[in-house]
Amino acid sequence: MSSLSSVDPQIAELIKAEERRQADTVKLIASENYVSKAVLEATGTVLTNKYSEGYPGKRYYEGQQVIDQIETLAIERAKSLFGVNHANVQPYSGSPANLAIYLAFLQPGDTVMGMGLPFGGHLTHGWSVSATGKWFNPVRYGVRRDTGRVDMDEVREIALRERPKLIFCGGTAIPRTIDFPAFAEIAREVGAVLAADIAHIAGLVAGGAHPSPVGHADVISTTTHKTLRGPRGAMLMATADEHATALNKAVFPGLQGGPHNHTTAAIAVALKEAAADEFKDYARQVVVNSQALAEELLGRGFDLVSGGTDNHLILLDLTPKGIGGKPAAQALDRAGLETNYNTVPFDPRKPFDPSGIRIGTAGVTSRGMGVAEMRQIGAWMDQVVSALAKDQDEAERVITRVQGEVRELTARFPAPGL
Ligand code: DSN
Repeated sequence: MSSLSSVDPQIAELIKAEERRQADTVKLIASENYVSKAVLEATGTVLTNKYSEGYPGKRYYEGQQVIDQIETLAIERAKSLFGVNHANVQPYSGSPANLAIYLAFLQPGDTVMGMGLPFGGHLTHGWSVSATGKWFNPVRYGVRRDTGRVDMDEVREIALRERPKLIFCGGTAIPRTIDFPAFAEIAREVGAVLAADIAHIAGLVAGGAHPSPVGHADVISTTTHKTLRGPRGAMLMATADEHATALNKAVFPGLQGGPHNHTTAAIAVALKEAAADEFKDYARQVVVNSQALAEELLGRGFDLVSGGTDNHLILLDLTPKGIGGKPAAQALDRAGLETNYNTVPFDPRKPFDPSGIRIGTAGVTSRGMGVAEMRQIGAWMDQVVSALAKDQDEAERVITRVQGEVRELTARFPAPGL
């Protein structure tokens, strides 16, 4: 970063500080990961200089000789990795990708059905504060209070009553396998378009560690930077030609201008990496690690929503530990264990001060950590949270000790790309 250091030493120093922070902490944020050096390199290139409104072979600016090849490679790799006929790699991120689905299939005021935010759904699945909840008519499903899982009979009942034109499955805090065939059957019964938002699990789907929505969902949206381990970006995929045409028109010119070509190139690199055999091992290990961490936490008296996990994600309700999610996440962060506070289903507390924390194993698995490290992380989490619930001075001592031990662990497992 020699040029950056001389032009803007302040920003250069801050970037270095963030790199050190990432190196020294255990990333347990379920939606984050570490990209490879190759993905980082593709992101920081001259491709950022180019405008290319349109699609390969049909652009509104000249000079697309190279960009067309890059975008075509990204599209072909996405199609081959996920087994779909069409892919659009231009959405700037997950929210614009989901908004494009509305624009492609709905009119303002139409009914959309998605999982409610407090139950694990995403803002863009029709939650009230999102444009999707303001401009469309949202109806919601949740999870059962006794199981913490989606009740497909209830989903069907709501769908038959409300007749949504679009149904979303997937979300941001779902620790269990999504039943794509059951959602597809319901969507067919009510004549709705089924959108599978696989942002969290895309890497698991690509690596064969979660069932695929292909053949069930009409459209698939995903970010590229979570378990898929690419740059910050998104993709939309479809099998039917008419769906693909509607999605393409919705992304450009419906919602966006020029695609971010440096991101497109980095997505292409990440997709190549995800097609390798090692990525299948990675995806499997993410789930093995997640289940080992869940087991450790259960053994230490933590309450896990749905009682465990099938994927990379664990949602903890800290109520039995006598502490809120926010103070717990803040204390864990000071100890070098990075999480986010999160609402849990039927949460009596407010979203900015909820009962839970959400964790995931995509990042730690990218660092090469395994089951033994998951057990250690579970023990540290318990020590920090239990001390915090008891006594502030004791909590300070535990946080300082754990922070030192976390540093020793992270030094043994260097993160990719750093
Ligand atoms: N911010 C993403 C997540 O953390 O799941 C969702 O948009």
